[in-house]
Amino acid sequence: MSKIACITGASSGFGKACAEKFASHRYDLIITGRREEKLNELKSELEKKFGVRIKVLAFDIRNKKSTIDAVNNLDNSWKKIQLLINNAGLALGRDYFDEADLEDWDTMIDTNVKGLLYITKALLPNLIDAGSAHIINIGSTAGKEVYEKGNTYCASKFAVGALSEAMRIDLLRHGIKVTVIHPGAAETEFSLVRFKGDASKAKAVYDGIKALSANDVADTIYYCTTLPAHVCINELVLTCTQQANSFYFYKG
Ligand code: NDP
Ligand code: 8X3
Repeated sequence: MSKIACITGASSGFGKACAEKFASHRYDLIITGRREEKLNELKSELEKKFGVRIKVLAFDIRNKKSTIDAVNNLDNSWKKIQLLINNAGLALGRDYFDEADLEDWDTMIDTNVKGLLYITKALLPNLIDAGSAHIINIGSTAGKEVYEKGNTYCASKFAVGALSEAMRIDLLRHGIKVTVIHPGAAETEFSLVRFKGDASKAKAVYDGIKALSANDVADTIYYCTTLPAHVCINELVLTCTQQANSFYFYKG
């Protein structure tokens, strides 16, 4: 029988690349995000190409009720979920602490931290019942070193790191693997969202580097799921070769 994975934030970027990667390895998928049309397009494409089942759940992960209802409404054929990829997230703005927008801070914390908690809590009974489940949380190099004007985005990703440790400890007795992946700069819709549609600011982030692609990240995530049952990658940092950490890039 096929394994079932739930991938949050699958309408673009890492989540979409993960959906393609896991579908190509015969996983049935629950894909989530707010943009239902994009999710439905992906569903049709992957069902046709790989013959797998895809369930679209369109909801805003900041909304606790919508998140819990979406999970509770799954029928029995979707309940044995072995893998959760907590990927939905965003940065909004890149501003000094004293100049940053409170609304942006709320959105980042509500999405990257509280949304991750809501969906994980909602799916945990399924993950526990499935036995030998795996949770993969997407952190960031921003959750390893705080950089100038990164303030609340960095804090939200430090929280993802802390929550990953907490989950690993508290879920040990259920045999659940917990992995946190910290990617560096990767070219997706991330910077366009961060700079609120300003394409030239978004493009400038990647000038002079061959940044990670969404597929590079999806390949790494997939690798973490291929290890023997007794082996768990707890934490993994990946950057492009021209990036050393949050601060150091070589743009030669
Ligand atoms: P994208 O902007 O391409 O994708 C973000 C995904 O998150 C989209 O599918 C979006 O779906 C979903 N999402 C955002 N807000 C919500 C919400 N309120 N409710 C439901 N879904 C939501 O960016 P990436 O693929 O780059 O980012 C994925 C993750 O990786 C994020 O957590 C990001 O912080 C992290 N990351 C990104 C890096 C990068 O350089 N790109 C590096 C390190 C980490 P929709 O808009 O349809 O709701
Ligand atoms: C995304 C990478 O460096 O823009 O998390 O924060 S960075």
